[in-house]
Amino acid sequence: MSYETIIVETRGKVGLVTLNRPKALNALNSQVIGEINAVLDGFERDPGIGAIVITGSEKAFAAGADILEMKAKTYPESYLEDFITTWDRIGQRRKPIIAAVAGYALGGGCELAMMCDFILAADTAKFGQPEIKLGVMPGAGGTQRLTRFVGKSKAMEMCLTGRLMDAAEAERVGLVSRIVPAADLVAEAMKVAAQIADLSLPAVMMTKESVNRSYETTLAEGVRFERRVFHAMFAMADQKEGMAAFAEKRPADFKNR
Ligand code: CO8
Repeated sequence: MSYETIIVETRGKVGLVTLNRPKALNALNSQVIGEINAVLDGFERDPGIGAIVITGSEKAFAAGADILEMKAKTYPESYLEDFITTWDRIGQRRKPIIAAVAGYALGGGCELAMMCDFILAADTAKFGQPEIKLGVMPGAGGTQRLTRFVGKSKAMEMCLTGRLMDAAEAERVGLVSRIVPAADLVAEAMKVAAQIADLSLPAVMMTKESVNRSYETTLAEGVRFERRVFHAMFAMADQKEGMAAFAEKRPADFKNR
């Protein structure tokens, strides 16, 4: 399948999605989101894919939702077409997704990065929710996810003023997992993704599900959920293989079952 706004590659067990609307700094219009969803649908179905990386360009991961596409929308149109709701599917994927962010990740771009499982940032990365300057507010989870990542004070300041956060601050407050030099960003993200993709896919997916559960429930319920899933893992051939490989001092050969 061919795409117009993204470039899709598969390297080994890793799927790489590169946002590709350079003239609009990768602004996210409905076509981009549709194409990302279509390719992620394929990766979810493909048993050969174990992890996914989403990245942009050196200048912009994505400078937000496409302002020109949305500026004339009316309330009934937004409501009837359920504007933005298709974005949610990106955050509901079961395989791990890493956002590799260089340059601007603003508005919907920051929200897209936060829908991924973790963010690797180039030293050039800049994060922000500047929607307030357009007379609106974040609409793809920004007021919720940013607050969980960085706490109320910083999230409130960023959403109310549109102030951008550089990579160093983003790492300090836990928005990104690590900073790497911009020139190494995609290679490093692909390396980490390949490491994950070499592990047991069901174990990886269950781990992702469990970590995400911590956002949705109480500590006691979350720990109970974790325990149930952990016990269930002893039904997997990959658990036997992983622990046997450790005992026999050899690399594990996971079969994803
Ligand atoms: N939408 C549409 N086009 C954009 C966007 C955008 N978000 N951002 C940049 N562009 C376009 C510019 O219009 C320009 O096009 P042209 O050359 O045809 O005039 C081109 O990209 C290059 O941009 P600049 O000339 O402005 O480049 P600079 O280096 O001078 O500035 C900035 C870079 C600071 C990133 C600047 O482009 C900017 O401020 N962009 C807008 C950032 C913004 O406000 N983002 C939030 C958008 S609203 C949003 O994301 C709401 C999310 C809610 C969910 C959405 C669901 C669909």
